[in-house]
Amino acid sequence: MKSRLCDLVGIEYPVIQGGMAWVATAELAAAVSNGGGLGIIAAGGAPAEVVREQIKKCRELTEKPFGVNVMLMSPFAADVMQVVIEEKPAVVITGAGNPGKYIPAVKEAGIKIIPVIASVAMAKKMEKDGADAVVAEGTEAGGHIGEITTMCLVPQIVDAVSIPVVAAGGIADARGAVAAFALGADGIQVGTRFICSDECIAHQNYKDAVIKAKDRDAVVTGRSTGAPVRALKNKLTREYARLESSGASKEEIEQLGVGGLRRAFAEGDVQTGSLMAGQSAAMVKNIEPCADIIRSYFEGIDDILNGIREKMI
Ligand code: TUI
Repeated sequence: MKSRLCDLVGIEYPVIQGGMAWVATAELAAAVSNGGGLGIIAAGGAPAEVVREQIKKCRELTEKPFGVNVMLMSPFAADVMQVVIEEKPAVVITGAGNPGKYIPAVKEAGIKIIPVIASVAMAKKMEKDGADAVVAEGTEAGGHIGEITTMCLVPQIVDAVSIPVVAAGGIADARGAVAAFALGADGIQVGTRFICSDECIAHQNYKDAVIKAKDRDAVVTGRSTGAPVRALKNKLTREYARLESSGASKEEIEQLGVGGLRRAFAEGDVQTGSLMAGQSAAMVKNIEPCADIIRSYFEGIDDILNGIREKMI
């Protein structure tokens, strides 16, 4: 199972791990890269020097290529980008904004740049600005999201650009991977399922919450403030919904979310923490090693294709 994405970034399976703040540490990134995918360290809202330490740690844990996800809404984004350019991981993934101004310097450093985008216009702009590939992230994904579903976003982006397209959002197993490739994707990005890996350092309570989640449990808050976020339903999301419908100020609503990720991922507070996760949480059933998760996306593809042929009478 190889695609042009594998050649672009030097991996065995066309799977990129999602850049989840507080979850995507050096340990997870190295495990995914050692398993043949592209492991990603998420900078999230961390200061640049913390990210540098994570890159160094990841290098101790794997000799395979890995990447860093730079969250562009972070106040430290410019400093993080500078550290990344100095440390030269194989790939930079960006999220939550337009990385255009950073692309020339990243490429100059010999690093591949793959922006996460949620619209056709942004995909075209990224290709024009020199991006090596794009991640087309549908609204099924966890965390900060766009509005279009993976099913509708991926084929439109595949038709609009000629660089490789990585599908993201809602891809929980081999069936999802086959669907993504059928839509024209060159690879998949997987976030939520890697939370439930042996190597992920997130709190056990958070992993248990993902495993317990059912179809309607990954809800969106923050639409009224212009930064919609998908997370598992709990006391925090209910309080968010209450504030949003009561006409509270943007500041008051945003204040509620401060520290929420740390409470969920580090302290295991599943009630007032922000349990960011995608709709695929409902399909995650157990905790496994990253290498097994990666293989599970690609084993059984022939059976799925044969199943399709058998259905067509
Ligand atoms: O970035 C993500 N997912 C995230 S970031 C994050 S941290 C956060 N926490 C609370 C509120 C907001 C952020 C948690 N999860 N995914 C990639 C992604 N990027 N999804 C959508 C976008 C995106 C949105 C707008 C990419 C580009 C873009 O362009 C805007 C522009 O400038 O035109």
